Amino acid sequence: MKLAIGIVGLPNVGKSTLFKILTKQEVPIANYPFVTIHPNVGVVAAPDERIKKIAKVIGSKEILPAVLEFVDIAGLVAGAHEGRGLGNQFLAHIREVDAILHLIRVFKDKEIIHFEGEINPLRDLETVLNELKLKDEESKEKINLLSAKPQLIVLNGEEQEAEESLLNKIKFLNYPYVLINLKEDLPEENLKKIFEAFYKLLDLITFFTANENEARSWFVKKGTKAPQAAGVIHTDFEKKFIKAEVINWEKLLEAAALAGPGQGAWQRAKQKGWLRLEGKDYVVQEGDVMVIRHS
Ligand SMILES: Nc1nc2c(ncn2[C@@H]2O[C@H](COP(=O)(O)OP(=O)(O)OP(=O)(O)O)[C@@H](O)[C@H]2O)c(=O)[nH]1
Ligand SMILES: [Mg+2]
Repeated sequence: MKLAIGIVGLPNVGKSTLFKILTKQEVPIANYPFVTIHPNVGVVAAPDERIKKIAKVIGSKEILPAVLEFVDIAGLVAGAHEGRGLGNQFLAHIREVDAILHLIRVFKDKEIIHFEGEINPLRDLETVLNELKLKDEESKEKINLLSAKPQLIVLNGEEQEAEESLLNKIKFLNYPYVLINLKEDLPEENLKKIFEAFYKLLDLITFFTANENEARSWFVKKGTKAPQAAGVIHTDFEKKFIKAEVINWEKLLEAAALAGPGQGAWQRAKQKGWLRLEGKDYVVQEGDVMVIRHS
């Protein structure tokens, strides 16, 4: 299941800086507007301690976490819907993503150029939201609306720079938000906050698969049944699905702790009766570890 997050905001607010920190890709970053023209695309592994623990008890050689794709999009300015700045091209790129990370500059550093000549995060928030709305009003078919895309507001700056009026407006509009400071780095804790916000916005849960070769995590929408979840691993698995052996990840760790010499976590879990056999109607749960049996 490929999910893409578009990093959206005014020019020169730190979008590419965030993209670089997230994806570890070297991309052009400079103190002037419209440095990014063509979108940068990269994937970011879900920060999830559980997969490491699962890999350890199963003895998996490799760890392959689920990823979200991030797209660093060109800066948006007032009038973009009429083609101002990189206007329409920019808006087309937002059309393709599943959710928006809306980055707002709250940092005051006078050395960094503000496109509007003056720092005003509340106005910037409204500018971006307004452009998305105006573009939607213009489009004939009212599907895949830009303004209806799930949106996380990320404030770039120090805590005291995020003013009450801005926070109140964000809360009033009912957007989740996270405060980060790209002048420093992105602590793991903030990366987790960003991912968790998108899990909620996109209604995602994580399940795991693990064998001696690899431990993997996968995203599915909440409410996904076992065959469709199997289809995320391999398209063939959905059609050929017979049943799934399922255990909650913590229970698997508990089984590993109880395992006798030479006994694996799976064997112990089976012996304990903790491994459930689930059929086609089973709704996958957050933190499930699954073995798919297929024809
Ligand atoms: N002081 C300060 N400077 C920052 C911060 N984040 C980014 N910058 C600087 O702001 C400038 C613009 O950063 P970019 O990441 O290129 O901004 P952008 O939003 O991608 O810009 P465009 O691609 O032109 O739209 C660079 O000089 C960064 O080093 C921050 O938190 N504090
Ligand atoms: Mg950029």
